[in-house]
Amino acid sequence: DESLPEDYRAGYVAIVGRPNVGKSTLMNHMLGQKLSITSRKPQTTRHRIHGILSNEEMQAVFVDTPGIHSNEVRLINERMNKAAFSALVDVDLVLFVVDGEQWREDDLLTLEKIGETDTPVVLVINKADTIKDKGSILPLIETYHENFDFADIVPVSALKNQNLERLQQVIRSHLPQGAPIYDTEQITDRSERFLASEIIREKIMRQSGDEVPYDLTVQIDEFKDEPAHIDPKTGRKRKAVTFIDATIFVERNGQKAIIIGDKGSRIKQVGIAAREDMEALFERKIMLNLWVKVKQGWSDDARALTSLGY
Ligand code: GDP
Ligand code: MG
Ligand code: K
Repeated sequence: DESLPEDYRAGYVAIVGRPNVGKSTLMNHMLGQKLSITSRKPQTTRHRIHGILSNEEMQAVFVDTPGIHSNEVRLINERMNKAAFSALVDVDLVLFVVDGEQWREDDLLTLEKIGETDTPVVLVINKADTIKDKGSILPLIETYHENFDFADIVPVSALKNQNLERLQQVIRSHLPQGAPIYDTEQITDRSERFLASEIIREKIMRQSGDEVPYDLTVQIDEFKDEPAHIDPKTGRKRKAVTFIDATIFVERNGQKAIIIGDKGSRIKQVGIAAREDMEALFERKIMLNLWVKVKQGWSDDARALTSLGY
């Protein structure tokens, strides 16, 4: 684009940190739009998601990594770990996110691993709004400084949109000069199909509290756009609509019963909430059908994982 300023910058930014520190919230709030799903449960994010922030000065392409786990044994977690670290190789900057109140030793182990790459690392101390004793933040910064050579340290509240502009300036300062990588109108490289499955998964996790374990997955069986048209039978105008059929796979019958709920009440609520989010995000009418199926042992079965797109 010839109208871009000479010092325009563009690059990839990985968001890394333990589950639940607020990585997805941070990316969503910087983008001002809800792309990556969030919940109070750790491990909501299983996939790498690109969120794209474009303004007059820069384009930052965010990679929202799954949490990095130190002691997980199951195959699905191994794959999540691999995805998280492989995300670091091709980026220009790493945002290492910690929760201001919950500094932990295993954060250092993760940093050691990140330190093996040449990529600059900015420490983002999130949830600053929850730190009651503001004086405690300086010693915290000291501890991190002593242990790792951060390019910058920025306290923020992702949820309350505090200090995010400062963070964006810091991000820009570490990106290489260059033209935008993606179209500046684009906000994600993920398909609507993928976003639809993530929205459904989020609603299940939110509505089932602690009863449903993480090992469920959502497969989109059908995603069909019907353009606006005149119904030939009735002569009536019909709005554009997208038909989405999805299957929720769980491991056990007990989980299936929980997700369906008493007389189907829970799956109905999941469907309503998911449809509302999709209609807002895709900006059109959605007809959503959900099914729940038991697929035993899928999270330990590499072939099943691959067929589900992991
Ligand atoms: P992720 O697993 O690192 O992606 O974390 P999420 O973005 O899913 O956030 C986990 C939880 O922390 C959610 O309940 C968020 O609402 C909450 N959270 C995220 N950022 C903040 C923040 O700045 N302040 C507070 N108080 N809560 C936050
Ligand atoms: Mg997340
Ligand atoms: K989470």
